[in-house]
Amino acid sequence: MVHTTCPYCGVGCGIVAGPDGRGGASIEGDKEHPANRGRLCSKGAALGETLSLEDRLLYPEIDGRRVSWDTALDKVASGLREIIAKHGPDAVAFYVSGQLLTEDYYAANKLIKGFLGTANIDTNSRLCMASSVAGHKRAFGSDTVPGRYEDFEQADLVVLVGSNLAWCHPVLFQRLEAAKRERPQMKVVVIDPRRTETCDIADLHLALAPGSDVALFNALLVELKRRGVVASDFVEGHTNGLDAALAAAIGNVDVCDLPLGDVAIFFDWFCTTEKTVTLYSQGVNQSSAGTDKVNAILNCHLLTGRIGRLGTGPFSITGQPNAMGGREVGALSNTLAAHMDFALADVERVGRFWKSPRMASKPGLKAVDLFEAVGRGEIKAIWIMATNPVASLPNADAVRAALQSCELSIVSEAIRASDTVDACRVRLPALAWAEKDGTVTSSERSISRQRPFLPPPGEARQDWWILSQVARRLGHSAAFGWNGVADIFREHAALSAFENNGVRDFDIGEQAVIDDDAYEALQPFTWGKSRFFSDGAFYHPDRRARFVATPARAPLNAPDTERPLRLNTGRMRDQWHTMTRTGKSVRLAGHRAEPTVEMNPGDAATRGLQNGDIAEVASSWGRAALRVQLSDAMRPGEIFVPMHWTAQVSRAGRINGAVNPAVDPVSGQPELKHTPVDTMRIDVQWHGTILARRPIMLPDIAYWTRIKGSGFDAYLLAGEEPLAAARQKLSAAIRATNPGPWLDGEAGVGTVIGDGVLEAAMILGETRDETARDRLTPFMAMGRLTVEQRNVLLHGGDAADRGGEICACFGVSTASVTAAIAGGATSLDGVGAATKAGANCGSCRPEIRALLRAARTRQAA
Ligand SMILES: Nc1nc2c(c(=O)[nH]1)N[C@H]1C(S)=C(S)[C@@H](COP(=O)(O)OP(=O)(O)OC[C@H]3O[C@@H](n4cnc5c(=O)[nH]c(N)nc54)[C@H](O)[C@@H]3O)O[C@H]1N2
Ligand SMILES: Nc1nc2c(c(=O)[nH]1)N[C@H]1C(S)=C(S)[C@@H](COP(=O)(O)OP(=O)(O)OC[C@H]3O[C@@H](n4cnc5c(=O)[nH]c(N)nc54)[C@H](O)[C@@H]3O)O[C@H]1N2
Ligand code: SF4
Ligand SMILES: [Mo]
Repeated sequence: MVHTTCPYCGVGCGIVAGPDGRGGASIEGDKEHPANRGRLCSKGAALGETLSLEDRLLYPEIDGRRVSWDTALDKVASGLREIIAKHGPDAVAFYVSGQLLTEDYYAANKLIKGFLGTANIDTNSRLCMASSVAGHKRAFGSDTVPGRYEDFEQADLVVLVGSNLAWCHPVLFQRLEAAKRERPQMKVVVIDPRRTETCDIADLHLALAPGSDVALFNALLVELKRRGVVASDFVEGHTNGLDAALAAAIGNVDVCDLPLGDVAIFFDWFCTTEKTVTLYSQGVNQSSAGTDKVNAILNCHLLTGRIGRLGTGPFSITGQPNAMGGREVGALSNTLAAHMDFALADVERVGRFWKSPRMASKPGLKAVDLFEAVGRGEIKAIWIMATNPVASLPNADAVRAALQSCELSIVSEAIRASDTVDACRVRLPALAWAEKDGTVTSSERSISRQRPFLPPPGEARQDWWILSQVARRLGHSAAFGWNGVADIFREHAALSAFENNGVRDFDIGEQAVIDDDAYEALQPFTWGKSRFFSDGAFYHPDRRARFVATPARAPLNAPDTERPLRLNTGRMRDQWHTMTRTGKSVRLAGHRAEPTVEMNPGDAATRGLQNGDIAEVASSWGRAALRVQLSDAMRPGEIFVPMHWTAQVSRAGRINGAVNPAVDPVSGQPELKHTPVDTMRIDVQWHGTILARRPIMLPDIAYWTRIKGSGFDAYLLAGEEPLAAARQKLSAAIRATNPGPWLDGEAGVGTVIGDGVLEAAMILGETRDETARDRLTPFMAMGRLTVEQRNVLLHGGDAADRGGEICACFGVSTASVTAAIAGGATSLDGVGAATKAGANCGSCRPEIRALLRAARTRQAA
């Protein structure tokens, strides 16, 4: 059994993995780990299904041809050397990720900032928590997350701003839910334009107008002051700038478009509840006013002195498993290692510690600008590690074009099939989660080990090794002479303490002397004080915190008559980012199978759209083709599209082609939650479903998406050509890779049955047949079909509508849960006893509760 940490979200759950000796492993929550005490969410629980070597990049490639490591590393090193010699260090760049381990992350930063001489390294954390980093620095003088998870459990008021905790940090959500059950006086407020699953436990949901958070928190600040809810000693003794912040805060809360009664309730609770935690995430950060949103929230906590004490504080929750580790190694283009930045003394200090020959002396380009510079040919070499920018950056078509035109595009990846790998010339195979070795830091500053439990496959190597091999080829053998991750960890720890003397919050100097065995056995520990700032010791030179004046302003690109809708984007419960890993799991494919556009029924009606139609979402930057899903959880005028679908798994579900590249002026974080768009019907003539054991090269059709089944792929499709023509094209495409005779049945069914076994099946029709996939799936699991089975397949039979999967752990459909409720189950436990749904990871409990509630409402009516 190996103790390690989940590779997905920033909660940082501990996992116990038991390798089975055949490339797989059992996965369980670690009962000893402080973050989760044995719990796992649906994604964590399904990790065992993501371990196969299918789709892995296992050998280095240049221009699509396999090469040796020596050839690949020589190519990277000589390419970087020549470009720097000709055009200077700023002509090269790295783009890295909060999914690197701290040791890998440290190595990347050291190489480019200390030895290549440029700070043109940015991380996908620019898209994730750059606004929080900037807001913290403005207020505290350091990028410090003051609190702990325990604070949510101990608070009497928890305000969730722009966070869909139920889906994005499910284990923390469960902890919060349990705490609220134990202390029902605890209140939860959700501030989000959408009604999300997180609202399930909310006492109040403020569905504010998108982008209007600053106005709301400004009004709260004024109200707190008016009612005298002020920690006067704290404010006088430890802060500056209140008057200016108050002056800027005066404004109108009307822009939030909220019922004034609800605003009054929220303000009243905030004014009267000492133990208040405000947790915030991408609805705050990913905004052209992201940094101001952060400071508007921090202002309210500073005024009330609610910071750094049990059950109080602002809490920026991080998304990626090692977003915090990235902050510690200074991976943003405007930060330096160990929570330093580009002040001259810092640059000299880090240079001295690294014995650096050419230290970068100024900040580099931020992600959006960086890729624009690649596009203009100013950056001639870019090395991408552990992130998929062709799918995840805004204005993503321009990102792809930039990479395709770049002289030297390098990608280190674990997966072969990604939109970014497709666009890069040099491809370096990286180890994946189960094979990697190092540390990560969770949202609450807890450092945990990720330990390998499977052998390295093919020729894949860990990122730090790849980086140090390139560094050695560039003549830096001494500085990159590490023998393993423990060497790097000790160096990183030593730098955090180097000439620190309490000036920098991040100091893990005591770890610099641990030996390899102690590193191997390292238990999760939290760095710094248990809680920061109750003593008022901030990190500005005068040790005082700052109130920041945050005048409210409208989002940068406003809707107009041509693009009247606002496009909001974000996450689904069971997929992780660009699906390179969660997309491998059959049970995670059940929850949401397709790239959807969620919209209010009114907006749909004015556009002639109905549930299940195919629609185009178009902005000035690009377009996507998506399945329409009507939802009264959406405000009128706003649509929501998940960020997960890529060109690998869909015709045009990659929404970031359409997302605007506007950024926050302070943090450079893109406005991913707000793009003016319009949506219109694509006039499809047919809808279809295909299940096939072997991959199909699809012809050009208006809409398709591919999802995992067990032992096959499922395709959901729709097209503009006449049905008969589509039938012909598609059956030919299926037969090209799936051998056997074609057999037509009734009701649009066509099959390939080779040697009695179903190889592929297709159902096409003029209208959408939502249950087709569920009807066909059982036949793929059968061996040779009996005559009876073949008859049911071709001529119809049991056609139960399962209504999509609700519980990923036990594969329980919505229909089964509804049946259990109709059969008398009145509670979560009742549904669990009848169907097992919700009895394992619990991620689906908000959805089950919604069905229970709906049933109760129906009964009452
Ligand atoms: N299942 C799953 N979990 C994940 C991830 C994943 O890919 N899948 N990714 C991880 C990562 S890296 C991250 S960063 C986190 C993100 O976690 P979250 O930030 O919780 O997730 P998002 O869905 O991006 O956005 C949160 C909410 O912001 C709302 N929002 C949009 N505009 C506004 C606004 O103007 N004001 C307010 N107040 N709210 C607004 C959206 O409607 C959305 O519900 O999730 C982490 N966890
Ligand atoms: N529209 C829209 N866009 C968004 C967001 C949004 O809310 N809306 N959210 C943004 C946010 S918060 C984030 S964090 C980003 C995430 O966006 P990305 O970082 O692009 O998403 P991932 O799919 O997690 O990409 C990680 C890649 O690293 C690979 N990988 C995994 N482990 C390793 C490793 O150890 N080494 C190497 N070299 N590769 C590895 C994986 O296979 C995968 O391809 O998306 C951002 N983009
Ligand atoms: S909440 Fe889920 S995704 Fe996040 S760390 Fe825990 S198990 Fe992993
Ligand atoms: Mo993120």
